Amino acid sequence: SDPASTSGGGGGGDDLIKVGFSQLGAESGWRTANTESVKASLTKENGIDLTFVDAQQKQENQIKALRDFVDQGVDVIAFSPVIETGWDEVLQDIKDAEIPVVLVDRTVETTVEDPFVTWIGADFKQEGTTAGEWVKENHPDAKIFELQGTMGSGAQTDRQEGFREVVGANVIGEASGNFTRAEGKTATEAALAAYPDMDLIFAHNDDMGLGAIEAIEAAGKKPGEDIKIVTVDGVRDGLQALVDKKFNFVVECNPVFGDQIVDLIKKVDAGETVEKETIVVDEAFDQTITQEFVDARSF
Ligand code: GYE
Repeated sequence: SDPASTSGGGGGGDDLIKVGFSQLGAESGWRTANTESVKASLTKENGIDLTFVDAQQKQENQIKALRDFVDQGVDVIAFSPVIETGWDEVLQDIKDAEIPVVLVDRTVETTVEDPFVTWIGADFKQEGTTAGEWVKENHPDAKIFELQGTMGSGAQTDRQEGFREVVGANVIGEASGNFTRAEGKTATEAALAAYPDMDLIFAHNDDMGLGAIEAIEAAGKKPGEDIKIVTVDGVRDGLQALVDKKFNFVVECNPVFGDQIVDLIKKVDAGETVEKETIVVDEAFDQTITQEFVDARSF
């Protein structure tokens, strides 16, 4: 055997693993940080020849990118599905082409058997539960408006489920803000008119919560006091709002796991067995965090 021939060594392009990565969009601070982490880790130095395509939150774009990856004959496909359903055909095509799939961040619901080799992401349901438990403990009588993420995405359905198992009876209204700041703002404007007695917003991500702050302030109310805000993600802007006492509680969802994705891709490409699931570990923060902590935040 010749050990030199199997080590990547950073030399000839032929040793690189060709990876097609379909990112769902650039809708949030979380997504931007996740994309940066992916691009910083899936590099030639790390043995990867990356083709990265942003679907701008449109499933049809994402399906097209996946088909292109099949046509290009990549070694591994990695993708973060914008919603859970609608992937049956393309996943079957990928399977027929015998290209292994590493599922990143969000989840799929499909009739295709064994549609992916491995999935890495956060426990969205637990994030919703953690948010709900904080509300139950600190504001048991809250009248809650739930600002939902992209409807039908794993992050939306599971956060809702976990949250409502704890404080579902207190939810008086809901609308989707599609995980963006702009839509979070307009959804909150409508909610302020429709539910004048709401006094707590559970936003499925920081960006929508930041949009809610703008709407609440424009209506002459104080975010964090008149209307409490609980969010998920914990990107720097979100934690800044927590230090500024405009957010009340933030459940972390850590987007920086590019290195773990590289490890999985290498093992999958080499045909090694990998865990079916890798859960990225999260924390949660309240208003006692410091400005220094926020300033040192890497995402
Ligand atoms: O929480 C949100 C992003 O799927 C975990 O997507 C991700 C979510 C994240 O738009 O900010």
